[in-house]
Amino acid sequence: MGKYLGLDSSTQSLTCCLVDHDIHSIEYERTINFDEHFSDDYGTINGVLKLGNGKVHSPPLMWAEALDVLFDTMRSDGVDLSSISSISGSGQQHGTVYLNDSLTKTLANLDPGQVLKAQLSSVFSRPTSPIWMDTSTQIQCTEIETRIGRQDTLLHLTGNNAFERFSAPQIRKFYQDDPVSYHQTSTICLVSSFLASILAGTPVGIDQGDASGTNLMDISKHTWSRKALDATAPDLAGKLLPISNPQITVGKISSYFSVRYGFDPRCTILPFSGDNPCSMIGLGLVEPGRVALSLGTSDTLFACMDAPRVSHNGEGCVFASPDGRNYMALICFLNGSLAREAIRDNYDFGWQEFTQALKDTPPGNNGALILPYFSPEITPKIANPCVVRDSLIESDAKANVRAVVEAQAMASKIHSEWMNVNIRSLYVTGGASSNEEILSIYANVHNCPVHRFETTNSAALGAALRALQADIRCDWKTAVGPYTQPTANSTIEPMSNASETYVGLLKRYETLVNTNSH
Ligand code: XUL
Repeated sequence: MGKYLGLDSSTQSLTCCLVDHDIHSIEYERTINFDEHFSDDYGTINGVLKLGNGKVHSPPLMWAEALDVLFDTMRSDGVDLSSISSISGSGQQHGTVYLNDSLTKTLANLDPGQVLKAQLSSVFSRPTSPIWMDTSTQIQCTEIETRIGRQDTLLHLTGNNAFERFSAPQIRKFYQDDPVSYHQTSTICLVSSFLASILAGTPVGIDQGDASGTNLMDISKHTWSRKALDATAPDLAGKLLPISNPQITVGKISSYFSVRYGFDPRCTILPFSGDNPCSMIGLGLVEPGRVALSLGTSDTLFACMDAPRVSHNGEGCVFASPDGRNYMALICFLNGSLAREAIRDNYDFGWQEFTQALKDTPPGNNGALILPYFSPEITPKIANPCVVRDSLIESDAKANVRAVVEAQAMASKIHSEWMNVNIRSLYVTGGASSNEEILSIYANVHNCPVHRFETTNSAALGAALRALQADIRCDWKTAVGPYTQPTANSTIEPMSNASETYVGLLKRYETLVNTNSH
């Protein structure tokens, strides 16, 4: 028993979550916002540097500096850092950090009398890191897929098609644009393994959950794929450490942190993972069939799968779960809140009128449908915005509101079929999950109960729970159970008549999608 710390280095901030397992509760959470602390020094806006032509980078030194600021803040908030038994973390996925041959020596000799920023500034072979928002690598995606073989070879080998934000196309672009610096790079980390390396005081490998987002890992064997490495860039195998087992600690905390901040020198470090794989643990998805939906700016659906099934049309991603045995499917619908807000504003509604419109219209909307692609869409792939109405007149404001929410719920059912997961219950989180009318549509479309799940820091919580589980070696359900219960009395059950209505409507909706996407 003890206390476990989870860190989450996301695009805009570094967040921590401290779990006290003796009393089964979250003791402390804190977020260090990058813009608030560092934008003058690094020139970032919302944590990133927009460099033109789709390039979006962040300075990795800023992520390291944030560790010092966070631990200073925790100490001044009175948190007893010496009581922490183990630390793990989560990083925004796909982002790559390029390091030179001074890394190992520098990490081993960090001086507790100086800040990390001063000591780490010369370990980089590239001062900025491309991150998941970067869309500059379309050519490299095509090249990698072609070099590796037939169209589906990369998909079957790594679980994913080549995506512009994934690490391999980003590494290939760096090699092509700046071969000298590429060859001066000794180690390539992801955001997750870079931060774990600093904490452990030694380079730490990428875990299998985050390695799945590189287009370089054999998704069945959980090892780097020689074919994928060769298709990406020369000498890449030598720049990547072996993939880490996400459940085995990599060592004790560096003396830099124990001396400077008072951590117990016996505190262990577990490999960090990606933010989505960690969120899956933080949302309690440790058994196949459990599915969570986050209704935010975009809507994201996560599912726990028992095997690495792949999405043939490239609509979803597959990651190994850091629980060491399952897999995670992820689908992102860009037109989430964006579409709900667009239709609300179209009719000059507030959220109250929006909700009233859902109450005033029947399940199935008398057959009226809409394709709600107010912005380009990821799932399905729609390059240009297009809003298509079928049996729906634009002037009928209330029917339009219902049509958008029903379209989103039906899309979440249709586009998750490739996962072959029997959805027995949906755990919903995010801003729009407070709206019962919306949740009732999801319950009816999926014909299963919907539970509300209130957590804001699921990635940091997931990281803390990973550290806990690896330390006390209990089964996963026991580890996550006390921290991932749905909100009391929040369950919404499906209504049988309504669910039947959607059986036919789903077929019509799918036809409409197929006729309007290529
Ligand atoms: C997932 C993805 C994002 C980042 C955000 O594939 O690109 O969710 O992980 O941090």
